[in-house]
Amino acid sequence: MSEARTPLVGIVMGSDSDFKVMVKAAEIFDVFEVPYEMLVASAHRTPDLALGYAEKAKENGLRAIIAGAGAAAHLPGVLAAKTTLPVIGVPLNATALQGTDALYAICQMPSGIPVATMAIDGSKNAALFAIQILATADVALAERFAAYKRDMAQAVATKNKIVQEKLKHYKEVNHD
Ligand code: RP5
Repeated sequence: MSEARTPLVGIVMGSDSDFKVMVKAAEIFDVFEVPYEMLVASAHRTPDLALGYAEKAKENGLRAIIAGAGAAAHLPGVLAAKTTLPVIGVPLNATALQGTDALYAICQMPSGIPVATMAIDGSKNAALFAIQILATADVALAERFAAYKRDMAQAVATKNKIVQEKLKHYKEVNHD
C-alpha cells in the first residue's frame, strides 16, 4: 500500500547488511500508512548517488529522510549537507565497536548541519520521530500517533497488573 502513494520519507542505508535493522522503520510506516521508499546509498562507496538523492529529495516530495549506517557512519551527515529536509540518523551495530563508532560519527555533527540521532539500531524510533514531524501538518496522522501512545500506556497498565500479581504470589510463597 505504501508504495502506491508518493513517498513522504526516504529510508536510506549504507549497505544491504543494514536491511535487517532498517526494515523496522518500514514496519512502523506500514502501521501508520505513511508512504516511504527505501534504498542503499553509501557515503563512501557511492558518494554521487547519496549526494544526488539528498539534493533531489525535497522536489521529489519527501518531507524527511532516515539514514542508517554502521562503522564510520558518514551517510546521515552527508545527506544532511545536501538537503534542507530533516535527517534522522540511525547508528548501526556493524563492527567490533558495536555501534559506538557510528553513534559518535552521527551525533557529533558540526554546528549548522544537524542530524537527529537515534539510539544504536533505533530504526523504530526513527520512524516514530519522522511521523511526529509529519504529524505537525497532518491532523489525522497526529491522531493516529496519539492513539499509538494511548495503546502503549494501556500496555504498561497491563504490565503493572501482572507485576502486582507476581508480587502478591512472591509474598505468599516467601513470607507467609
Ligand atoms: C556501512 O558499513 C554500512 O552502513 C554498514 O553498516 C557497514 C558494513 O557494510 P558492508 O561491508 O556490510 O557492506 O557503510
